[in-house]
Amino acid sequence: MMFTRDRAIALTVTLVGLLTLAPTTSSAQPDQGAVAAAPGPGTNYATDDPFTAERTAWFRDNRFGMFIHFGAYSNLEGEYTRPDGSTCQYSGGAEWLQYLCSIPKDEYEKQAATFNPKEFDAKAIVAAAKSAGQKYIVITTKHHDGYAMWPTKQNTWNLRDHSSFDKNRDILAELKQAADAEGIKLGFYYSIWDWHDPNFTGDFPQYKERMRAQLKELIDGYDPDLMWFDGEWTVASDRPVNPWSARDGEELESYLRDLDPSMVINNRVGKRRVSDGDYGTPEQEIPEAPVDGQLWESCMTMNNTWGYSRRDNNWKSGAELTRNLLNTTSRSGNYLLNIGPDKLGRVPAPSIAALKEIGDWLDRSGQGAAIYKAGFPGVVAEPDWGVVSRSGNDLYASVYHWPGAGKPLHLTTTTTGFTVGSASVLGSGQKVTVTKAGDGYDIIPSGDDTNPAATVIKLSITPPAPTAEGTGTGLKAEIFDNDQLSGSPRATRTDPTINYAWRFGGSPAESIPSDHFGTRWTGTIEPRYSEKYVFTTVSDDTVRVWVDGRLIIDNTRPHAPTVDKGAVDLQAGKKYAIRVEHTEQTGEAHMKLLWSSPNTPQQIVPSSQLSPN
Ligand code: H79
Repeated sequence: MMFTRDRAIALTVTLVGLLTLAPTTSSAQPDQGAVAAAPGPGTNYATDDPFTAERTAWFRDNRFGMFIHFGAYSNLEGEYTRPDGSTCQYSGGAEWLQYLCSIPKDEYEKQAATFNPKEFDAKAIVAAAKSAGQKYIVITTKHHDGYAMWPTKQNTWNLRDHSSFDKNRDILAELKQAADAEGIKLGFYYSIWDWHDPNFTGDFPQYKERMRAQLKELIDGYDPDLMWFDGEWTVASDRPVNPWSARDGEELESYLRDLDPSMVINNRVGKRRVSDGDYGTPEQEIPEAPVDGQLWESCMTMNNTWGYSRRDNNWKSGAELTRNLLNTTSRSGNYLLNIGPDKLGRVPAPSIAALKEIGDWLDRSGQGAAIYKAGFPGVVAEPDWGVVSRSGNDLYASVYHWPGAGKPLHLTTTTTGFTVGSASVLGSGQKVTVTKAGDGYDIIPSGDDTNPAATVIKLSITPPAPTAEGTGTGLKAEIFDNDQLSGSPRATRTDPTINYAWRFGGSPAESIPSDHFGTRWTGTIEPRYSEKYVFTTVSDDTVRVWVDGRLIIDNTRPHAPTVDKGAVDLQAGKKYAIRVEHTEQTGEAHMKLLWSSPNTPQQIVPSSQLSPN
């Protein structure tokens, strides 16, 4: 058992934490974060499938969140005046100003002492998020400068003890209360890289202990729905160099899930790999296609900076931001869009205006249906005139480049197994003609576009009926205590799914040491649609997959966590032989098996469709 804490107890602690509205400063003893018991052989760190778990449903469905970068750097607003009167300015990366301007520690501390964000208005920020249609908020609780935005008991480098701010206020408690009141989820950004804590370069184990203690304060005190780590990288030229390791990530993720199994956690909790945390974190970019093996969320700024900069006026238009949201959704990703309040805590007016513009678009004519609970369409390829998202049996074609009168919008299909029924333009009564053409369909609207950001054409489709859900129980697993799958298996059992993260310390069974093991899974797999299935593995160290006797994934060169894919055409309701082989030599071990098809969103292959024979 990985999760020892009873959920009921966790909830009680949370309620008590809320009633007292955050930790007080009077406590004499620092709250030492206990180190979770080291998991050993038999431990599987993967406890659910984030693609389908109830735990992550809000994150997958909501699609759109607000990032808030707010910290001691906000007080500088992108401009540092040195003691000699000279200045150092940045319009991008204002939250990095201490680093970029080489501000001495005592100077940075001195400026932070004047930080007084008295205009910070949690209700107004939540209202701004709401006006944008954002369903969750992630706020920096500690950025790379190490400054805590809540009254941590672990040091005095925080907004209560080192500022000119009202000692009775706690902006995280205020935000939590305001978010709860509006049904908005709240997540916390926390930087592992720390420019301030002397133990970061001194006694790293001691630093990690303080970090755990701070995270425990955050979780017990504010019950966050999500943890957004950052600063996990190791770059030789960084000052200071970050020693954070994959092992540290394993320990931290385990510690957090033990404290609160319901939290969604990003992949920078580890080393930003497909095997770390619940989801991937492209930054300032949007992937061109759905991401394999992990949920994902693109975080982006509205101008060039995360933390407020007085001189950054390079604002993206509301239309561009709306299209970014459509682009991420159509590839089954989330969009986390940043605001950076100024030194007083006020949100820049251009940010408020842009948020409202996106929200107005989402509100208009039901266009929000193209985003919420929507994702990659599967059955059609992404066109060059816009993007297409899918929600159930509705496709939403968001058109960026409206065709000339009578000209078609072509959609290429990736499967023949569906038909298009009704078609309409949201917010317009115009007739839309859909005809079979070439490798798909031509959509011909008869009127004008409805707005400059994206005009949405809704297409109701009839996908093929899937065969009934299978009655499978999983695959036969033969587990070997060597990495050659030789001799007779040490253990044989039925595994419901192949969803394993044994990492460094775990293994497939208590009798199997954490290095030099292997597993062969065999049985049958039963697809529910007749179409091309793509199998995806996340593996470390080696993997091979056969379906219907064909070797479709073959990566036997020992590797760090890696994604491999193989495709095969399958017929609904038929049972095909499947064989999966994994071996682990030393270090980390992972083995996941996912599938997707035009009508099956990416997911761990469910046990219902697997049989041990
Ligand atoms: O918190 C935000 C960034 O501060 C942080 N991650 C997001 C969410 C981040 N850390 N590293 N990076 C982003 C990439 C490094 C960018 C750099 Fe720069 C280019 C560092 C120095 C030059 C960006 C531009 C930051 C400062 C100037």
